Amino acid sequence: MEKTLVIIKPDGVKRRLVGKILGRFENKNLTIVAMRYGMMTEEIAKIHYAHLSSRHFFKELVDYMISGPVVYLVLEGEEVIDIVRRMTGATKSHEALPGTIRGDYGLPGTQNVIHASDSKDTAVIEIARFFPENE
Ligand code: IDP
Ligand code: MG
Repeated sequence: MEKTLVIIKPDGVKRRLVGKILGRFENKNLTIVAMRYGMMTEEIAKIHYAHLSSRHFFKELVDYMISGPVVYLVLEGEEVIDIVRRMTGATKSHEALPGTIRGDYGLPGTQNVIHASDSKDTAVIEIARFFPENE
């Protein structure tokens, strides 16, 4: 069965949105197969967002991701990668549709509440990055 990696980012944890976000995934009948709470290290944040290292907002993004604890989730289900990206909404929260997580909770700018893997290949890499013990 397909799996995807979700991160509830520091703003989502600080704003007490963890329960609401987990509830959305459970309402959609997705299965939580792994979950972990912790701080992302700067080293891992830089690796996770390496594809954006040349962008002007890279330092702001890394500082934000390590600014507080996050929740890492692996969700499982048929077409889960696509479903979760649709539930997440557009990268820029002001463009994300109402009903999506970013559309309903995201603030303008970097603080868009959650990360979700964007393809099968990325999901495999990201699950191994944050849940190496399950490999
Ligand atoms: P995604 O999270 O929707 O996959 P990416 O392009 O992979 O979007 O960007 C990763 C993260 O970088 C975003 O979720 C957001 O937090 C941040 N980000 C992306 N574009 C911008 C921007 O133009 N300004 C500030 N932060 C951004
Ligand atoms: Mg991305």
